[in-house]
Amino acid sequence: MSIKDKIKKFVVEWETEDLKEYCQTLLKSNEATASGLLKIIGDIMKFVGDQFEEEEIFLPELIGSAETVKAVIDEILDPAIRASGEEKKSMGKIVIGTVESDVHSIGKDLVGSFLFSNGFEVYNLGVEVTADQFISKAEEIGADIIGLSSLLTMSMVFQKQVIEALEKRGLRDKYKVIVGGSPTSDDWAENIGADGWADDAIETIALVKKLLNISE
Ligand code: B12
Repeated sequence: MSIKDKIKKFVVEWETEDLKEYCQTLLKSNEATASGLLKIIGDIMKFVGDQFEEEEIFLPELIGSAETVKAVIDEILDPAIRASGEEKKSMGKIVIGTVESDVHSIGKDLVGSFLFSNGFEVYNLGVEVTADQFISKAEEIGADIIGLSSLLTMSMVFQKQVIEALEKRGLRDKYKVIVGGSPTSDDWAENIGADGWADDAIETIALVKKLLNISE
């Protein structure tokens, strides 16, 4: 069984302890890197999300998988990135969250972990984050980028609201604003005056590096 198939089995069966142990073994034996494992987990969560949508699995199964993945990222992969020196010196500060009225967290958390594993300081504000909360945090920590996630067509308007609130406070030029989430697009980003859009966590790294003029 391939590494991906084995991880997928643990994720869909919510075998959190087994998955933690397996990831740890892979890391110790250098068979995989923490960022490599994050990429595999991202693909698996996309698969699980699609299965839910196609009614092949039900809500408790979806949530169980998401919780397994979150525990493994929080307890094994993020700490491994810190400890192994994969984490480079901070390349920039990013405040990320899911916008007001929207509770979808899985994709945004993956984007946050990818950014973290690529050397960025990530401040993950969670879900249903208001414009005020995004801006207060960005001001407090001196962020370079504000990342807005939206999975609902109905919540996309709140991405726009954050940009308008920045403009109102004369802070728009202080931060690069990026948007993402399945109903969003490049056109939408342009339409609301965001600085960029990315389709997934990997593209987000390239986007953020481009916006911060980081060449690598
Ligand atoms: C999981 C899920 C839920 C879970 C969320 C659990 C959690 N903790 O996140 C629960 C069950 C709670 C849920 C609830 C609802 N959901 Co829902 N949900 C999904 C589902 C199945 C998967 C989403 C997911 O996690 N995908 C996996 C991740 C890895 O992918 P992702 O989120 O797209 O993220 C990637 C990119 O988009 C991007 N990205 C994401 N964020 C960001 C941010 C930035 C800055 C950048 C650059 C990139 C980026 O990178 C990510 C990683 O690669 C989708 C359908 C689907 N197949 O996508 C529906 C879906 C998003 N849900 C939907 C709906 C309608 C709802 C509900 C309204 C249902 C209801 N009637 O109650 C509620 C909304 C509650 C609320 N107020 O928010 C609709 C939205 C339709 C729309 N366009 O408006 C979808 C598309 C299902 C459908 N086809 O109808 N949902």
